[in-house]
Parts: sequence; C-alpha cells; structure tokens
Amino acid sequence: MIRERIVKGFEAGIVVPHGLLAHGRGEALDYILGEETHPPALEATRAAAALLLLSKHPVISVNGNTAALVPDEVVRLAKTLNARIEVNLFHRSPERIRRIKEFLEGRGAENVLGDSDLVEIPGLSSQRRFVSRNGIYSADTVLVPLEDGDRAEKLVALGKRIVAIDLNPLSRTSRAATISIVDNVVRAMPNLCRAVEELKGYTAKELEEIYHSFNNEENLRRMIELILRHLTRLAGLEELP
Ligand code: PTJ
Repeated sequence: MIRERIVKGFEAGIVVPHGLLAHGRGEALDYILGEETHPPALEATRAAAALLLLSKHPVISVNGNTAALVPDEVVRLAKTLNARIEVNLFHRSPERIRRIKEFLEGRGAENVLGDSDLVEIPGLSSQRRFVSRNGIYSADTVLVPLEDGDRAEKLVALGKRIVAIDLNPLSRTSRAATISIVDNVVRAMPNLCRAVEELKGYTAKELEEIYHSFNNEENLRRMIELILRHLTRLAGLEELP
C-alpha cells in the first residue's frame, strides 16, 4: 500500500524518479530495523513534539515523497501547531511546486508556501536554497522529513533548530539535525501528531524539560546499536553484551 502511494505520486507528477530510488533505500533500511518503531525513535518523537510546541514560528518543509506518503498528517500537524507548510524541493520546478501545493490544499492545507516571495539560503548550491521569506527563512524550527544532507547543515548554521525524519541514522541530515527521528515517515508522522496533541496542555517548563533531556548523538548511537542487535539475532549469532 505504501509503495502504491509513492507510485501514484510519481504518476501524478508529485514524486520524481529520484524519489522512487530514495524510497527503495528507505525500504531496505526499514527492513533492517524490523519495520517497527523503536523506543529511541519514540523518545525523539516526544522531544520533537516538545520543541515544536515551544517554537514561535515552526515550519513543515514538504518534498515530493512526503506529500505522496503522509499528506493528511502534514495537514493535521500544521493545524495542531498552527505551523506553516512550505513546499521545498531538491528537484525544483514551478509545475511540481504547483501540483504539490494543490494536492495538499485538496487535503485541507491552507496558505501553503513555496512559490512566491523567495529568498536564497547562503552557501547552498542545490535548488533547495530557494525558501519562502515568511516560511523557512524566518522559521525558528523546521521539520524536514526525508531530506538530502546539505540543507539541514546550512539551516542549523543559520541558528535554526531542525527536526529530521530519516530512516538512515548515518545520513548527514540525521547527524546535523537537532532531533532525528529514525523511523519510517509513515509511522513517524502519525506518532508526531499524537505526541503534539498529548503535550499541547503542558507548561513551557515541562516542555523545556522534555526537550533538554534529549541528546541526538546518544539517540542515534542507540539506533545503530539496535540495528546491530537485530542483525545479530537474524544471523543466529551470539547476542551482543
Ligand atoms: O521531492 P524532491 O525533489 O525534494 O526530492 C526528494 C528526494 C527524496 C528525492 C531528495 O530529497 C533526495 O534525493 O533525498 P536523499 O538524499 O535520497 O535522502 C532521502 C533519505 O530519506 C535517505 O536517507 C532515505 O534512506 C530516507 N528515506 C527514504 N524513504 C523514507 C526515508 N526516511 C523515512 N521514511 C521513508 N519512507
């Protein structure tokens, strides 16, 4: 069913061919993780929810794969957080931006950004450098599901906090992000929606505590350890200590 969503997105001109390749890489990594959400990913999700609720100007960055896989969760999260949605593409074309925008608006999204009043992120060569002045450019926190490495690093250098959703705990995005949720976007986004809805009534002090008790480096280390353990079990080798 998930693969069908990506293929339909490709046929509708939302997903690029490179997005199909990226999805295949994601499937392989998800298989190695046992196709389930692990405790470190849930902890990262909770910390991400706290950070997003503490943010004054959170923005959800959407690419082709994210739009095809989790459009309803993007809209639900934006509404709960009162966050802006911005279409930001690696393989940018005005036609794709328009299609993705219309697709999300058809699912209930309002004022989707990404096609006008654009400014450039300094030092970034990819097409992702074009961001909306009222969106990613002025955001304090940006949610970047399924990202290629460069932009996350540049946004962090600009002082923004980044929440990444990426099945690869070794990717540049996962390493550069403030919080990385190592999980499939199709599980991580509903979990993130639920976590935000649950934490919405918490005080700023309680949210700060959740956010500050999170350590991204340590969380990624635990995810790598989980992969090792899973493969060790599959190979029938002796359990790791
Ligand atoms: O729509 P565009 O033009 O912005 O292009 C989007 C893609 C995804 C093609 C572009 O950003 C790209 O090339 O990304 P990368 O460098 O392939 O990185 C994508 C990352 O997402 C990889 O680390 C994949 O393992 C991971 N990934 C793939 N599918 C999923 C995933 N992570 C979470 N959930 C998935 N379903």
